[in-house]
Order: sequence, then structure tokens, then C-alpha cells
Amino acid sequence: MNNNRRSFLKKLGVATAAIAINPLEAKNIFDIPAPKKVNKPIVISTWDFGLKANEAAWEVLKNKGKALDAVEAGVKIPEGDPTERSVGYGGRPDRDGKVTLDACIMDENANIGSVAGLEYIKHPISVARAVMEKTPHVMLVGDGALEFALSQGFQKENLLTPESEKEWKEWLKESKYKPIVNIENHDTIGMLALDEYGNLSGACTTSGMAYKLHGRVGDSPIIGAGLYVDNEVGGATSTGHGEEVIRTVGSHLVVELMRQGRTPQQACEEAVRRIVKFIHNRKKDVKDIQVGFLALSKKGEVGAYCIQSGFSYAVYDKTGNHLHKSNFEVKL
Ligand code: SD4
Repeated sequence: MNNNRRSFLKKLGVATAAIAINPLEAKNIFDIPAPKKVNKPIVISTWDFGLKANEAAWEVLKNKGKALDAVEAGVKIPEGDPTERSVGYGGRPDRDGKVTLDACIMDENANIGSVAGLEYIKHPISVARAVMEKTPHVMLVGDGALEFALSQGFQKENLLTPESEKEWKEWLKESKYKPIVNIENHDTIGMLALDEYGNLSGACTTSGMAYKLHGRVGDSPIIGAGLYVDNEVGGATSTGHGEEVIRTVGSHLVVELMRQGRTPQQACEEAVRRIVKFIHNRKKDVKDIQVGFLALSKKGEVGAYCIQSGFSYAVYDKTGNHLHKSNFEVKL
């Protein structure tokens, strides 16, 4: 065999091997075509405090900023607000009086970062983003998360405000863990944004269930449970009893239902019904449990649904910033 022929076959061999390894590389048949008509930019977030958070996110989006920057800026508003008793600074503590924070973030390229049980840092979402961008890992917890945050220049602060401390001391008198639906558990800000470039990102941050066991982790910092984003399909986030959301990998479920053709609204409804079914199967009382899902499709369509009345969400798009009441599954 002459050299020319050998090198020709060698080249051919390499090419063939490449095709054998990834036959779909040339044209990925799983690619979902980009939608033609898109409502963008848009940002949506959970609960009434979503309105203020959306304002900060919109500042980024309207100036052609990225969805990732928008969601980080947005959720930092309730994180930094001591009057919001369920997120970041001023959040209700666990049963030991410690404010432990959970947060995660996900961008259009499936980059993810998360922290759980993080103490003393006002903006856990920014630590989650630093985990995503500056470490080879996706999740840091407890002391390790704190050490990492300090190494990145975050300041150590006392997050337990006098109001939260007073309430906690009251709670200690009976020490019963019975979260009040829509109050002690209306904790979490989940936010999803679609930017001018058609890219999606999401963020989720909370102090978790008030008076939880020290070390308890909810759904909010768990990618797939409290937040999920697939840039071809849409994103979803959740609020409420994290244990129920983890059980169903709720936000991932919503996104996968959208991939199968459900609208964001239909997907949220189906995910809530799955949770309600599991509650019944486990013979728990649905009246003690709240879960709400919020979803945003690649086209900029919004969906929201919850177990029982009381969940609200805010939507900011070209028509303005509006608060909505979510429809719900169970009438009590
Ligand atoms: C948690 N899902 O820690 C959070 C709490 C929450 O609305 O969202 N409440 O389980």
C-alpha cells in the first residue's frame, strides 16, 4: 500500500470512527426547532415579593442583558431585604436559631451551581453562581460552602434579625414543627427569565422551612427539584413543601412535560396532580401541604399552578409588571 493510499485510509478511518461514536453529530435529530413567535424578554417569579424582584431583573433584560444576570440581580432583592422573613437576611431560622440558606442557579448551557445550609452570607445566590463559575463542582454545603464563600470575598454577617429571633423564641415554648401553609412556608423566590437573545436562565433561593431540623435541605437548592432549565424547552421552579417537590423531582418533571408538548400551564397542573396523588397514597392530609410551580416556555408563555389557594406570582414583560393569583387543585 502506498503512502498516499495509507494516509487516505487513515483519514477515512478517523472519519468513520467519528461517525460511529456520534452518528447524530452532523445533524442532531433531537434538536427542537427554535420557536418563531417569542414573547421576550420576560421574567417571572414566585409570590408577591416577585414584583420587586422582577423590577431588578427587568433593568438587566431591558438593557439587552443576559437572563443569567437578570435572575441573579432579581432574587438578590428579597435576599437582602430583612422584612422578607423567608429569604436571605432576616429569614426565619431553624429550630436551633440558625439561619441556614439554600440557593441554586442554572443557565442556558446547563451550567449549574448550588449551596445548601449556608450560614452568615446574605446573598447565597451569588455564592451558588460562584460555585458554578469558579469550581469544578455543582453543589457545596454547610461549612464548606461558607469557607468557599469567604475565600471568594463574601462578608460574614449575622442574618438573624431581632424580629426573627423573637418569633423563634416564642416558637421554642412549644417547639412544634407544623409549618403554616402559605405563611411559614411561603419562603422561596424562584425566578425564570428569557432574554432578548432567546436564552433562558433560572434562580431559586430561600431560608427554607421555618424551624426545620438543623441540616435539613429542601428542594430549592436541588437542581431538578426546586429549579430546572432546558434552553430548548423552558424552565420551571417551585415553592412550598420541599419534601413533596423532591419526591417528584418537580421542576424537572414540569420541563419534561413541556418537552412532550404540554403548555407550561398544563405541565404545572400535571406536576401538582402527581404530588397530590402521592400525598393521598401516603395518607397525608393535603390541607397541611402547599406546593406551587411556575414555568416559562421557550416561547415566553407562562404557567402556574398550586395545590391550594394562596400562591401568587409576578410576570414582567413588555406589557408591564403584574401580579397574578395562581389557580389551584384542591378546594378546601
Ligand atoms: C423548602 N421549598 O425549603 C422551600 C420552602 C418554600 O415556599 O418554598 N416555601 O422546602
